[in-house]
Amino acid sequence: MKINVVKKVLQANDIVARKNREAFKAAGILALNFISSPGSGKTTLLEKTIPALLPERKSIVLVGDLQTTRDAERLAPRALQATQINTGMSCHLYANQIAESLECLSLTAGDFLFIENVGNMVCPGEFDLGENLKVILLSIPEGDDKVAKYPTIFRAADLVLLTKCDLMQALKFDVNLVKDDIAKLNANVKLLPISSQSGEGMEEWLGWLQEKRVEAIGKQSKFFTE
Ligand SMILES: Nc1nc2c(ncn2[C@@H]2O[C@H](COP(=O)(O)OP(=O)(O)O)[C@@H](O)[C@H]2O)c(=O)[nH]1
Ligand SMILES: [Mg+2]
Repeated sequence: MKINVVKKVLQANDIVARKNREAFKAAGILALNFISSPGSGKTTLLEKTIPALLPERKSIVLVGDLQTTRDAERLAPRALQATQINTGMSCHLYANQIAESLECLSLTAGDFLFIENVGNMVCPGEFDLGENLKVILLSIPEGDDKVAKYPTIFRAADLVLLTKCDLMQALKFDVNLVKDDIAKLNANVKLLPISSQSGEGMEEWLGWLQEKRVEAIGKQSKFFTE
């Protein structure tokens, strides 16, 4: 009985996620779902990424947290629009929370939709929001053993960002262990060390974003300027 209920929730979520995906496609916007532990550097990375994409590319942000509007307040000065979703007790975003937020957004005005999921290494990987791509962050201070311990999100990843890589030496982080563990779960996924503090990896990250946008939206897009 319990298993059926869980299935129904996932099925209902998938139906709304499909509608979100159609809305993103119709608006010509690339939607990315950022998933990681709390404190791994999602908001800080977006604070650096959004201005670096301007003036050609404009960003809209949806941020999920149990409480407060702190992250939306951090990102609002940089983004075209920033919406905070408070989930209360829920440890991940649902597709219907994205759908409700879209009612107040002008998607066609943006090039990228950055969805910062609730900080959690397990559940957000299970719930499709309709995004084009899942970006998983693993920060150096979390430790090099976490991929094998929390495989779900890494299996679903389109890109893994190894954040706070400025701390790699100091914390004796074994990047080869992470590479090996990821290869067992998701053979073709790209692993990119990045630091919002030192700027390492930023150019490659911005290039990846632009490339994925062209792949998904196409050069015919109304916003494509090159
Ligand atoms: N050393 C270092 N600290 C970082 C970096 N990026 C973020 N932080 C710090 O990590 C903490 C959590 O960052 P935040 O972006 O709020 O994480 P979020 O919870 O994933 O959104 C803050 O104190 C940031 O200053 C980085 O690249 N290097
Ligand atoms: Mg945050």
